[in-house]
Amino acid sequence: MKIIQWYPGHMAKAMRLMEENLKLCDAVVFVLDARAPASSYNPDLSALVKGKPALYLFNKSDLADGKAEELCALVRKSGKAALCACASGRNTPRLLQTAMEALCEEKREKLAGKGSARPVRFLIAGVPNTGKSTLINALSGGKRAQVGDKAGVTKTKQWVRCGGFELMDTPGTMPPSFSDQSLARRLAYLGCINDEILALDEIALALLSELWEKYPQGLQERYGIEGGEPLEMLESVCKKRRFLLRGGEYDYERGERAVLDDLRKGKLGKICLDCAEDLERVGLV
Ligand SMILES: Nc1nc2c(ncn2[C@@H]2O[C@H](COP(=O)(O)OP(=O)(O)O)[C@@H](O)[C@H]2O)c(=O)[nH]1
Ligand SMILES: [Mg+2]
Repeated sequence: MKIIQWYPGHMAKAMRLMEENLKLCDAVVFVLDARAPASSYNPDLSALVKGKPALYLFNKSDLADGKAEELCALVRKSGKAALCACASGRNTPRLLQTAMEALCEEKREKLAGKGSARPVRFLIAGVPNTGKSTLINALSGGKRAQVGDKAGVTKTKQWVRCGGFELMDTPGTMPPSFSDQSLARRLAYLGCINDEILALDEIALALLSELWEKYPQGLQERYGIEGGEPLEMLESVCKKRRFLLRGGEYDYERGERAVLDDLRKGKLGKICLDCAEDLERVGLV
């Protein structure tokens, strides 16, 4: 299997940018994908932000199942963590506001003690595509940060003022190398890694196999899959969706893209692919 590694120049640059700007920030929000909270956590960032108060936000909870809640509760035992869906729900801004206020109470008091009225500054960090810009838009009540459904939409840092906060939106950053390829693959499934650098055929087959093990129902219902080798499952997808080439052969490539697309849009059901051991492995618990 092709090793997944994605650390283009702009990410190294983004890491430097964060390092330089970190002293301006009072606290950090790590935006994770609730469908793979351990996989979408970049341990390199935690080294960067060291002693600052941190909130672990399990975003896209609308696409995740109860397992994400369990994992969030585990992280909450030793730190601050919350589930949310930044792109939906009228209560989201209030939820975010409350969680973030709780994080910076001490700083607020210190600032007030010094007679300073400056807003508390947050670094919004995470791997690409977890919803950092969407969070900022939800909080600021506007379309201030650019949003996109693929990795790499935010290219430079930007400060956004909202209420008593100042938020620094940052480009998503990956670790320079993954210690665990099974976690890297989950990032690939979820669209956090630029599809163009991936062997999508391998990713789609690995996804089918992992889903069959953990969430077979979605595959059964959407494609009529009844198990078998990953390639046979892909053939079921092609058959069901009538992805055929001239001559009647299966159009595997279209099938692969359809599976990934369906997963990313939540059409295979609510999921959470990581487990408690994965949280331990990346140092989140
Ligand atoms: N279903 C769902 N989609 C979300 C949520 N938050 C963000 N998104 C989508 O995820 C994609 C990436 O969002 P973006 O804010 O650009 O991510 P960033 O790369 O971390 O800044 C966009 O298509 C958003 O609409 C959420 O809570 N639920
Ligand atoms: Mg962004």
